[in-house]
Amino acid sequence: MKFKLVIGDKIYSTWSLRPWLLLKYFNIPFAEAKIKLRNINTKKNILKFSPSGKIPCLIYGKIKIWDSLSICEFLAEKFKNKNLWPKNNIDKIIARNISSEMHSGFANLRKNLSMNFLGKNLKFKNNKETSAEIIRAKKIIEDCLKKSKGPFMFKKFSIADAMYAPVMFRFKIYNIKLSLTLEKYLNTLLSMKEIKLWLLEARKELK
Ligand SMILES: N[C@@H](CCC(=O)N[C@@H](CS)C(=O)NCC(=O)O)C(=O)O
Repeated sequence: MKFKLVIGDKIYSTWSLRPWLLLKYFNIPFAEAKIKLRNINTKKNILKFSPSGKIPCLIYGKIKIWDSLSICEFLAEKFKNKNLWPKNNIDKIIARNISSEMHSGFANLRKNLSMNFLGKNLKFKNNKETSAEIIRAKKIIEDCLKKSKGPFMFKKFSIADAMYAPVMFRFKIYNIKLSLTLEKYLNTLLSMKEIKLWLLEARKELK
């Protein structure tokens, strides 16, 4: 049985990038269905696949998983030998913890630094809450990288990196000042062949 991943436009959809990146990185074959966001038919088209009216949604036979973190968890269970979460138990607890924090939090950062993967030098309206969330996200990533010594948050690429890659790209397009450790991590992400492919396909959406 093959997986089908329903996603949004690659230019905008940070939630879609998470499971897409995970599937690609771990060489799990899947078919992709893309739905145009910000369109009058968007909701109707998403609802054909996803009961929540949101994407991403992973379809596997009769099973539907309509939340990015749930998709990651499902894949981690299904492919236990691939270690989608870090292998070490303590690292796994921390990785789950920070992935949940990213998933359920950072609302101001998401709202005020809206995403366009192809954006450059974008400006945002800063406020106390957004600034605190930027500091928090940076600290989480930096603490992990200092402990693991890189190149990824838990040395090897894991769900945690898939969850935090979008925020790193937000930092990039809004020119947020980064430490050397974070700069290096951003370059690691940008040099991944999967990310290069995502950006290439995002560019094609403009045509
Ligand atoms: N909790 C969800 C959030 C997904 C989400 O907000 N997706 C946005 C796209 S990036 C969406 O489907 N927007 C379309 C709409 O609301 O009409 C997840 O993690 O998958």
